[in-house]
Amino acid sequence: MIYNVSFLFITNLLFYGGCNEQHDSFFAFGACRSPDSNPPNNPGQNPPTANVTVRITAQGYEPQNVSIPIGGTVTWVNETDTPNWPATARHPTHTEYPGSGIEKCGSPEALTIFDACRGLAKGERYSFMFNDAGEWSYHEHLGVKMFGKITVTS
Ligand SMILES: [Cu+2]
Repeated sequence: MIYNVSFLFITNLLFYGGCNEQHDSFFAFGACRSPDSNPPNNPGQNPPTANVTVRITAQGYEPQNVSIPIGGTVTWVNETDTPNWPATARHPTHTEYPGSGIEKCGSPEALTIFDACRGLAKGERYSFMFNDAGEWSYHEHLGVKMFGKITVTS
């Protein structure tokens, strides 16, 4: 236990000790880093991710246009009494988003395509992670009267 505490203390000195001194410090290795610009718990090495919820309402998809970084996930939640089947353009083949195609519904690949592959009942959710940058239009497959767009930025 004492060893662990000492180790943490020394580690903190190595990383932060020099930054609090007025002059060069024995403990300062390289440039001092501001905790705000590079917090220890968020090194900034990975691309940002975003999780966005799109409400399915009687008025349509809300919000209708969504922008997320690559790797972001969009979750649709049906708040209406009508089954709703979000799917990538174009109707009826659903092939615009890379790798997608309505013929893959019901196969093991169904989880990898931008296609709910079923009408979501009230309260049901469908999530999809976007790993391809671009502007991806989608529609409601059963009625083809609701439309939306997911913009994925690299
Ligand atoms: Cu369709």
